[in-house]
Amino acid sequence: MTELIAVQGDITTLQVDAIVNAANTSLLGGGGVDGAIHRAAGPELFAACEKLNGCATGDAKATPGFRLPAKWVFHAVGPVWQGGGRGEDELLAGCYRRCLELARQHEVRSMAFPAISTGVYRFPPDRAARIAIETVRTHAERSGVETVHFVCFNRETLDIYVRLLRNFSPPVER
Ligand code: AR6
Repeated sequence: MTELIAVQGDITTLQVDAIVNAANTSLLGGGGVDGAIHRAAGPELFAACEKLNGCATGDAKATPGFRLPAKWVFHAVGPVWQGGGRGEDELLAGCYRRCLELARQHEVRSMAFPAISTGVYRFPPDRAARIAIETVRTHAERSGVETVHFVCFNRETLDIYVRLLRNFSPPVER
């Protein structure tokens, strides 16, 4: 069974096969975790992103990690929160699902997600964490990923993930 772990910290420092970026549709960088990843990976990352022709909301595209400890970066584009009636939940779930598909394609065994859309894009953190955990629980096994880290930048987000992960009981073994 895939292990799901909540940790507090800076995603750019993680020694995993792949880290996920909370990008925008241009894939040409920005603030928040996107800015931190581009700074840590170096200018080669920007050059690689330029060749991808952007990315739709709810989708994700892969590049190498360049100077990062991680081998891959999966650039996911989360939805901007607009009150919840514009398909935001499904689009956010799409980010996690697509990243797990990329993980399978790139034979990733360990990966790390930030709390996509919960910063500048203002998605409510508790609702976003539920979607993140449910989607990863549903699709992780098939992806071949053994360990998924949910990287929380602050204590409040960590508390949400710890509480939700504790409440999700493992599936019954038959
Ligand atoms: N490591 C882990 N998590 C982080 C880090 C870090 N180094 N830095 C910030 N976070 P945001 P979004 C958390 O705003 O809401 C960018 O400009 C942060 O506390 O980075 O999806 C893009 O280019 C929050 O919980 O992403 C887009 O234009 C979470 O990461 C736009 O922001 C996501 O916050 C995307 O907005």
